[in-house]
Order: sequence, then C-alpha cells, then structure tokens
Amino acid sequence: MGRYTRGVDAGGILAEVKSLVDSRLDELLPGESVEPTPLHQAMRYACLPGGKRLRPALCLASAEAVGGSRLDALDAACALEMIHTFSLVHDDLPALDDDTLRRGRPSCHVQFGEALAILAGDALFALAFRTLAACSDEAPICAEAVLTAAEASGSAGLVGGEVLDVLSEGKEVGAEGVRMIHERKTAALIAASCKLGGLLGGGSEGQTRALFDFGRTLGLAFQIADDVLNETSTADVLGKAAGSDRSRDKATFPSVLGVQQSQERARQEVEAALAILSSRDLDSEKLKVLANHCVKRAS
Ligand code: GRG
Repeated sequence: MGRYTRGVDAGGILAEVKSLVDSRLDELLPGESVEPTPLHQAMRYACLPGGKRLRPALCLASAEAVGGSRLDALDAACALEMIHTFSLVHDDLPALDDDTLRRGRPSCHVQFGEALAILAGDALFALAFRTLAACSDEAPICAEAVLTAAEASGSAGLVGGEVLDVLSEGKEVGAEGVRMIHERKTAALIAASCKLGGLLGGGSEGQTRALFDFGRTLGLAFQIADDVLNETSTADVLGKAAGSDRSRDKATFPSVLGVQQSQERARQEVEAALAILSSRDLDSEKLKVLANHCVKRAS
C-alpha cells in the first residue's frame, strides 16, 4: 500500500485513513462475542464507526512526510485513536461533562451504563499501550512510542488538562490560562500523533521533534476551532453537545476573545504550525491540507 490514491483534499484523505484505521481497529479490538461480552461491545461501540480520525490521519501523514509508509505507523495510529476515544468516553461521564450525545449517537455511558463505560475506557487505554508496545519490530522504537503516549496522556497531558478544565469552570483564567488547558487537554495528543508518525516512518530526531512542535501548535488551533464550533454550531451538525461550554461557564477562547478573534487566533496558530514544518524542510501537502482543515471544518 503506497500513496493516497484520492486527491489531497481533506475529505478524501480522512475517508481513506478512516477505512484503513477502521479495519485495523476491527482486528485489534476484542470481538463482541468474546467474554466478557458487554465490555467488548462497549469498547467497540465507542471506537466504531468512530469520528473524524484526525489523530490517525496526522500520524500517517507524518510517517509519509519523513519518507516512510502509512503501514509503518498504522498500529500506532490505532493506539492513538483508542486513547482519544477513551478520553471522550470518560469526558462524557456524569462526573465530568455529563454529555449524552457523542459522534451522533448516545454516549457510551448512556448506551451501556456508567460502570461499563468507565471500564470500557480503562480497557481501551490498556489495549492502546499493549498495541504501542508492539507497534514496531524495533524494541527501542516501541519503548519511545509508549513513553510518548504516556507523557501525552498523563498529568502533563490529557489528564492534567482535564483537571485544569474542570477547575476552571466559572472562573476567569484569561487567554494564557485557556491556552495552558488546551495545550494539555488536546494539543498534547495531537503532538504525540505527529511525533509517532515521524518516529515510525523512520524520521531523524530533528524531524520527529519538528513534527511534535507542529502538532502541538496545530493542536491549539484545533481546540480553538472546537471552542468556536461549540459556540456557533448545533448538536445536529457536530454530533455532540453544542452551547455546552457557555452553559457550564467553561474557560474557552471565545469566552475570552470572542468568536471572531478566536477564529483569527486559530488561523495564526495554523500558520505558525506550518512554518515549523517549512523551517525543517518537511513541507507535506497532506499535512498542510489537514492543518488547514482543522480550522475550516464544520464539525
Ligand atoms: C487519557 C488517562 C486519560 C484520561 C482522560 C477525560 C480526560 C482524561 C480527558 C478529556 C480530554 C478531552 C475530551 C479533550 C477534548 C479534545 C477534543 C477537541 C475532542 C474532540 O476531538 P475530535 O473532534 O473528535 O477529533 P472525533 O469524534 O471526531 O474523534
């Protein structure tokens, strides 16, 4: 399997990645008839058919950007998607955002109950690390992949960002405070996705570092766009709650800068992200298209 066969429009790239990633996830996830069946049903419900598959798309495009193939990075891309999906399942729980709609259908805990949603998330997280531990034939690369995903997930990444997010409700944290939340809650995993693509694609240390920095900057832009969509779009279009940030008095870019300035800031971050790639001679049409899509998307 070589280059993308469809054009380099974002829809085509994401559709092709989705088909690759969904079929590999289908193999990696335990079957619905494997005991304990309710657990495996909940894990599969959360992951399949899934969402946009943006993190896998960035991971696979990063592998290609350093001259590797998509297949080199496919298992890592699936593991990143499991971590992302796990974080959404837990984020939707009543103790956190208490959201009942996700990816256009009932959230995992609405469908399976809270206990199974918590445990399905836990099992997805474990399966992600099991997958990363075997994502390459080279043990040091597997170790680096595990380390990268652990750093992106823990107190300096998703968990830390989620804690700051919860603690910020109803408080004035300013643009800098919101940036700190977004860098952990969202940008850390996007940065890890780009870095792992570079690593598994055989990139140099300098290239994987540049891809990490690109992903971190792009991740901020992505979350600003997410904040704007929460403010301006509808649940029908997004397939998840809309207007919920405002009703929970969350710390978001629109709450600090307003919608228009937030959109402008998101565009600036995308430009900054692409400049990081150019400065390292890593110009990749697919990464560019995906980066622009992050702030132009409708959902
Ligand atoms: C990772 C150990 C561990 C715990 C998780 C709950 C939690 C801690 C973190 C939540 C982080 C979170 C929900 C961040 C929001 C990121 C975000 C913008 C999600 C939406 O991403 P999309 O639009 O979703 O790519 P789809 O559904 O398309 O995949």
